[in-house]
Amino acid sequence: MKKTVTIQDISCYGKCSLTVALPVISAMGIETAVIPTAVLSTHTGGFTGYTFRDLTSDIPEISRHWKSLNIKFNSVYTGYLGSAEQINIVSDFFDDFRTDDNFIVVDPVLGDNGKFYNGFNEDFAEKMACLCSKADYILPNMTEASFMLKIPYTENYDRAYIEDILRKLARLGCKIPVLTGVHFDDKKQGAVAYDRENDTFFYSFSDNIARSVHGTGDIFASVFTGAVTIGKDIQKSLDISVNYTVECIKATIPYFDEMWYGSCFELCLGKLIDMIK
Ligand code: PXL
Repeated sequence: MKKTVTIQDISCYGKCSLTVALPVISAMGIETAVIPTAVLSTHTGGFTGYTFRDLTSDIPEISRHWKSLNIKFNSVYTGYLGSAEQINIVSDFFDDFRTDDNFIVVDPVLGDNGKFYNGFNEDFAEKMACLCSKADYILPNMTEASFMLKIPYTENYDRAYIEDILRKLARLGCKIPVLTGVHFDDKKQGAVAYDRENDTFFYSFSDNIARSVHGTGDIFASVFTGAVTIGKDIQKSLDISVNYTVECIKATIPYFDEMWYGSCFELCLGKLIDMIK
């Protein structure tokens, strides 16, 4: 069985980070180990008054224990990280758990729609960009790419601009940057990947639903990590991730009001299992 470890927070209520990654990657038939970086009562995107318990100091201890057990992973995937110190510790974790035949995915969770999520700033974006240099795959949206590259955020772009951004992201040091939430018109939305070693771009688009749904970045990143872990190539992994994310958004449409804080991804897990057959 393939084995992955995902390192991100548990937002106890709100459907993002670990409460998405664990069910989604498990549904893909992959053993999914977790390192919770923090426990929040809810995510930070729209809720107020949430609790936040930092678990940074547990990470090196978990890592040491796993090392003593000689545990190995086919992939390591990080999402939302809560502090600069946590980024340093995760960076050490990469050094300890990288092998000759596994890979690292960093989803540099920083913000969306041109804005930082609560608690993040330019300094943090710079540290996240450093972490990206250790990754095989990074999965920023346009907001996160702009913050890490220190360029203005724009919604007005063409293929040449996207390809230029991807080349710049590859220069951070990762092998394959994937830009998510790309749309050249109102009809289609998707992701574009760049394979630096082969100087090749991969495009994958599906229907654009004109509504931003919280947690879809985590769904995309979880499915992408899972797809590559089970051996799908870049194009196929992009297609599965884009299509499943869109299925989750479509399934949420009847519930948009009550489900303002997340998606109905649970209703689509059966489709995900079909998509990877
Ligand atoms: O979905 C990204 C995410 C993860 N974890 C926490 C968040 C967010 C986005 O707002 O607040 C705690």
